[in-house]
Amino acid sequence: MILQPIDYVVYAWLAIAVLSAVYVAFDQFRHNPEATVMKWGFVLVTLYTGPFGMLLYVFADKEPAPNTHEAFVAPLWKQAVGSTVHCVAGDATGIIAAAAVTALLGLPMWADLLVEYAAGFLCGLLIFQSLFMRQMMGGTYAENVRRSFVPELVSMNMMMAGMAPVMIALMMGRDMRAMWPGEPLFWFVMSIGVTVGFALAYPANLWLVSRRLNHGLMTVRKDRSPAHHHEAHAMHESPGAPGALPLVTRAQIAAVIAFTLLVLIAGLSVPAAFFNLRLSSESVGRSIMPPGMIMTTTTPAEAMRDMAAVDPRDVSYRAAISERGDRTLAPRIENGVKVFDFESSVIQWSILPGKSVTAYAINHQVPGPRLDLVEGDHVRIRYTNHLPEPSTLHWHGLVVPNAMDGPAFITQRPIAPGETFTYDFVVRQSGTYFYHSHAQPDRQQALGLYGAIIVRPRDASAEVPADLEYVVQLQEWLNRDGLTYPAMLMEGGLPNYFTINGKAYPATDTLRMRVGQRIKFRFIGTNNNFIHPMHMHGGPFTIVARDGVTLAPAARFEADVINVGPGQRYDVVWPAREPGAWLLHCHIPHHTLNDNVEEHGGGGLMLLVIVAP
Ligand SMILES: [Cu+2]
Repeated sequence: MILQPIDYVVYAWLAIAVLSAVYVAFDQFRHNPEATVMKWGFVLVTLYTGPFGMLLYVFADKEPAPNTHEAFVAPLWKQAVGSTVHCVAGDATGIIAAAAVTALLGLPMWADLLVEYAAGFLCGLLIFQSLFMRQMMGGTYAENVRRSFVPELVSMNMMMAGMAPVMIALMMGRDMRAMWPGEPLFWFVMSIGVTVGFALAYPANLWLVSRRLNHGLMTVRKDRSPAHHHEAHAMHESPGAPGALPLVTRAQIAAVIAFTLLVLIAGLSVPAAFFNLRLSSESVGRSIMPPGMIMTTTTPAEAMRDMAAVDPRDVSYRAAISERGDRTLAPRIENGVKVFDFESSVIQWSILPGKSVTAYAINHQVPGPRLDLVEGDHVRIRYTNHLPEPSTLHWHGLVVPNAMDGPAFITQRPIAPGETFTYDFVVRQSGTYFYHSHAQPDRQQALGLYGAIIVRPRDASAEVPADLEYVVQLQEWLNRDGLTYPAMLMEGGLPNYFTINGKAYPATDTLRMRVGQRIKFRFIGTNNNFIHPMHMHGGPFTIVARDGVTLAPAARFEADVINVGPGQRYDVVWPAREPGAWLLHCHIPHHTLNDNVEEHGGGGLMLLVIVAP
């Protein structure tokens, strides 16, 4: 599934890598007079590095014409390519296998790196280096393990010095799907890492080959004994003769080992200054972080999961453009109790034609279903959580038994995915209220887990009269590159879409009334971050209730802007004085745009009231 634009590159790259490796395998085993261990080396390196491996094969090892391989592979730079190939084939195999296993085990990144180094070193030493050396030099396997130790150490240090920072920077950057081996992105990052590691290991191998500490390519003909390029050939004929001894002093070897160790330490410690290496694939999941989020060496995994995009692969329902939220839910009556069934899940929700968000929703709608109650109702809400994380619900403003209040870890254990919790209480107040998630509400409420509770007074005459009524539930959204993040006042978390009742203008409702009619707006601060100064064109409204409490007539007042802060409710009554199209909108102009674009005169927190004469 394509989640991010980079995924096109990832799939293309992995396909090219496999095709390149198939070509190299076919050509090596059918046509090229190379040693078997070296053939496998090229196949693996091409699988890991894609077109780079194929390029190296064609330019350094593929016999251009019959019986020319010996001369073709003789130049030092090609021998160094061969040397790097059998080093990287072993090292990278060990590193990649270790990376996959440590990720599956959920080890922190710093431990991953140590295990990867050890696995890469051992795989390189015990398999490709030693087998190749043996083919080149003869002798026992043990002798060749000993002979391979220095070249392997030098190569591996450089390989890991190149690979580690690339892995850390790409895996622990914005898109941490790269930490999980089940994701194609993981293998893409490995491929880029091996390619960079190869580039750093190459100069080291050039030196090793030039000093006769390591060997590169060779030619093996079916009808003849192995014939090597001139240097190796000389060595093979007289191992132990002075001419075959490495052209190097102990001090030089020590200096090179020390240098490569310094490069390795730099490769591991420089990224440690920028990334939190205590994170693991398990702790951050496969989170994709919002662009612009500040992540430092101390940012914990919980903070990342909190701000991460909703995984579109968790979507279990796709709402049509025409579907509206805030639909009144009819209760089942059981022994006089009004019973409501709530079920949360991840849905795709359309806020505008052509613009969907991935939302947390109750009963497949944003806002969640409206509870239309009467003062004195005994209600029971059976909340089944099908979100990928624990959840609870809080009944904002209502007096309920403490155990029914909802704050996670304060009054109840959060409801685990798949579990049901039943909220049971008697509604003792009347007015405008709402419910919302109280388990990580900065994430869950911001993703759509809220809904209106309208309680009529038992004495209907206590209701401030109006001809029409409209509930206004505000919300901020952050959606980029098709992914939805919980909008929050954190770097990288600022919203770019704004909705009234789950829709952004021009997809918001258009209200119709006649001159002389009065409409009651019930503003609900279901918004998580901003105070929205809600403004009505065409003259003031009267504020008649605040936070569910009806104001005494003397306390009511006229205004044409009311600041709706998070959690607040205001009931206002607006008389239609003049015919025409009158706007209700937030007075922060940025909140009346859709991703900073104006459509039909606005966007976001805006709706039209059409008043007929
Ligand atoms: Cu606003």
